[in-house]
Amino acid sequence: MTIQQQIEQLRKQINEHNYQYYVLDDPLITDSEYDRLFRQLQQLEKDHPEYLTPDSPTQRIGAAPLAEFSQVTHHIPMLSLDNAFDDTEFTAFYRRVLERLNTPEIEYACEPKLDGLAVSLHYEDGHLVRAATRGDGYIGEDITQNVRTIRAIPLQLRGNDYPSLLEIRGEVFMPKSSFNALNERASQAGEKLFANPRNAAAGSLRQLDSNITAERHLSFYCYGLGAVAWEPWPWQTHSETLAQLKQWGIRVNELSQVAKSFEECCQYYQSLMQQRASLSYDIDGVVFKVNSYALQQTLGFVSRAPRWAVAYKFPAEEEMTELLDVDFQVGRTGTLTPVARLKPVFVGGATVSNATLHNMDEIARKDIKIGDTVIVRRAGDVIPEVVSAILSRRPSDARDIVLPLKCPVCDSEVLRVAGEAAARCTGGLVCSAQRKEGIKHFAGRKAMDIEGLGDKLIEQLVQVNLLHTVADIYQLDVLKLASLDRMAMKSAQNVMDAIEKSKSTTLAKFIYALGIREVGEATAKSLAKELGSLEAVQQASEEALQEIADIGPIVAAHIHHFFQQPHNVDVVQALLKAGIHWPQEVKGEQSQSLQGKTYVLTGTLQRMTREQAKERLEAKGATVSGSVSKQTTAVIAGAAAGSKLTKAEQLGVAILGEEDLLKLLD
Ligand code: 5U1
Repeated sequence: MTIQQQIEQLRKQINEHNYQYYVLDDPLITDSEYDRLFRQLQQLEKDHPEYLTPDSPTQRIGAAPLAEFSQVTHHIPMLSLDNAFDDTEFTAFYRRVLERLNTPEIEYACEPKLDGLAVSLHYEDGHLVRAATRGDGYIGEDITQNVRTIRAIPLQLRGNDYPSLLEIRGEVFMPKSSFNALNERASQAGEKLFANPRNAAAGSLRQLDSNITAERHLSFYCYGLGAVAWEPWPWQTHSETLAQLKQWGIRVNELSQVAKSFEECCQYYQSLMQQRASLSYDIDGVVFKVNSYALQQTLGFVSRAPRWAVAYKFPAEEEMTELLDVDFQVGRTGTLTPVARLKPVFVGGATVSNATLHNMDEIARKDIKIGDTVIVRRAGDVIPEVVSAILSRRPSDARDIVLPLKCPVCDSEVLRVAGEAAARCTGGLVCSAQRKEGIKHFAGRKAMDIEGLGDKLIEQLVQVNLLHTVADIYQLDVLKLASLDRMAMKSAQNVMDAIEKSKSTTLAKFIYALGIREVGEATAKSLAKELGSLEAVQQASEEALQEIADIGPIVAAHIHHFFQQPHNVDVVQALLKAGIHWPQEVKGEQSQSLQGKTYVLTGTLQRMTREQAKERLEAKGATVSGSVSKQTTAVIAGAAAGSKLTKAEQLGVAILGEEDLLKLLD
């Protein structure tokens, strides 16, 4: 084979793998194999520059920075979309369309509404020749150099049966993982953070230096067409067009679907709202488009938006409100968390009047003061947080947020350890807040699992001095419980039964329940498995603890310190005396209970890294694979799980959450 043929073959292979990865979401090779092919091509092109072409997959970056963006006219204007903000508005849209068309039902193409930036891509004879922003819909900016760096956008179309001019329209966006990595880098460099992936995507697309855009890892989904050279266009519906564009290598959102009734549209909306938090990119609603082009034409446009489409928005996850005051909440380990007291605001589908400010470093970094107008975010099940302050609205009497010198609950000294973001109350068990939180943790589902001993009851019991330490739980009796407000004999007996039941546990759950700093469920399990007994854990030196997987010097120091404290030793003794017991752990033993099963891990797990989960599944005999197929036993999906989760749904593969994973590993 000649050098030129080798180069051409490599380009073809790389383009094919891009297609498998981005469009079909079904990579055939590992990242390292892909990189190897890529480097091979780079080397050949370096040695033989005479064969370099602008279409080569290696030629996505490297253009000289621009002085300014030039203007591009959209010959077919880039329209905007009408919004429906609630059920009533969407129903009104749906009815209007049926009435205008005088039909009982029609078909809709449904797609996620990405929170990104609309772009137009011009392909001439299959080559990407120009990319432009939407601008005002009529004139945009030429961002070709930047768009060429986006790997999800092909530089060349697949096949050869495409129109000589094909204008693709779609959304450029920043995946959540790229956004987090970008802000992590900015934070480490002491630079200003981006407020959300949309702003970050906008900032990245409008870089005059495309090398910067390339580092930002943007992505793309197509949602329609602009100008095309074929007249008439051979496909009758939007969904057929998307299927064809996919064949040409254009990335179409895998969640796109056709709905045949109002109910199906509503189901699609609800289903996407549920998946929203676990997607790997931000969406802010669903776009419904009349599927038939003929019907779209009948409906036409009103001002700059089509009558045949609507963006049915999800409840906003960010809203503005006023920061009225800041309180400090004391946690189980004494950490003082600043909590914003807000003018109540409806956000993410609920009214929010409190939101976390995380810690004093975050407050300083975000420059937030009492009296500020702030942006509050409530996304999915995540605790509402104050994202930023709107400095232009800062009142002249805005006040600094000051860390108290004394614990607001027990008046003990508050300390900030150098190098740690958190400030802590030094009161330990003297502090009723720490005691309450420690007892709540102990009784919690993942710890001793005492059903009925909930937060409110624990607060009451600490208040009336019936609980000082967790060991006191086992000194309660029905009469003491029944003496409390709103506690009937029957409920008191139920709680007593649950307390009795909790005495039979596992060593791992017991260690976790003790609430040692930085010892989560996974670490507690490793301790139990590796050391085999409570005595061994209590007596282990810091060095011995560090021998255990995932335990570093800090965690080892916390564990060692915990068991050096006489009051902790007393509590542990009292608990054992009360009759808490567990089956003997067999040190280091691992059953092969998952032999023959294949799992795929996706998204972010809270209690362990994916690597740790992989190791532990494999230790039980399971195979952990990188891609989903019909042979997959189950997909284990953490937060922000994306295409693998979707694929599992499409193939009908079982989907497990992190709780299920812990059960499998237990
Ligand atoms: N998914 C999707 N987003 N989006 C945005 N489809 C879609 N269509 C649009 C826009 C502005 O406009 C066409 C309906 C004209």
